[in-house]
Amino acid sequence: MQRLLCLFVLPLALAASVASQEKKPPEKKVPPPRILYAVPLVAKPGEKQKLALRGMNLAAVKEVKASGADAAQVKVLGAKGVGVPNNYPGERVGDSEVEIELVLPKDAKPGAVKLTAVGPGGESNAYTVLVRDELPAVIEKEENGGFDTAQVLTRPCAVEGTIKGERDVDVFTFAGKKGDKVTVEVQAARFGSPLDGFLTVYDADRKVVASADDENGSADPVVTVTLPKDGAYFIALIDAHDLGGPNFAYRLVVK
Ligand SMILES: [Ca+2]
Ligand SMILES: [Ca+2]
Repeated sequence: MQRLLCLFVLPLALAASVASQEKKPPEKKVPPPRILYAVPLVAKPGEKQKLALRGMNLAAVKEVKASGADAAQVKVLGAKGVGVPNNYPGERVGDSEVEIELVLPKDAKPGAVKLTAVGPGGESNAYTVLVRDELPAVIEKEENGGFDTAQVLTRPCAVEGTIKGERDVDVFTFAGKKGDKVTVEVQAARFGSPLDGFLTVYDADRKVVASADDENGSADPVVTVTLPKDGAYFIALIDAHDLGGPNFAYRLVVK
């Protein structure tokens, strides 16, 4: 009898031990999504627009919430994984995106509108949308890669452009008067754009008047200059690391 019991109990014990091992698969924690930037980077108040929110762990997002503008509406159109170009860190350009339709009220305030993506791992950061302000908006036109092909601007304005590829240079020109105080500011990295802008202002003789790389703890440059004489001036914007691509977007404020 004793022997029979042993024969009976041993397989049971073995089976129980196997079951307890199978019960506990290694825990797989889904990380929360992260929004890095929007494509296009600049959103328009008072309009219905499509935006792709690019970042990490966004492929399973089904909901995006807006805050900071009462009448803002968001509809999720789809989400997917996207390829990361060679030599580009995924955490800077993003490996996935969620496409949304965003309706912003006319009185949406720049700096106030934030978007949060909700995924299986939880909520993302609250991403601050770069919203157009009252400055006239100008769309960048290629080819503007040199002094001779510089895009003509009228101050004040805000250019919406892209450093479209490696070593792309975007050049703009404006007419200035001696004593004018001019401020040129790049809005890009603070809104998640992978662009690390570098600005140079030249006079009509193509001599450097001022330049800037990073400002106030951000990669976005700001140049403030009192014009030394009447004449044409040039603004050149590049990526500080000579990188570029369709997502290296910026808003260039000239006032
Ligand atoms: Ca460009
Ligand atoms: Ca910079």
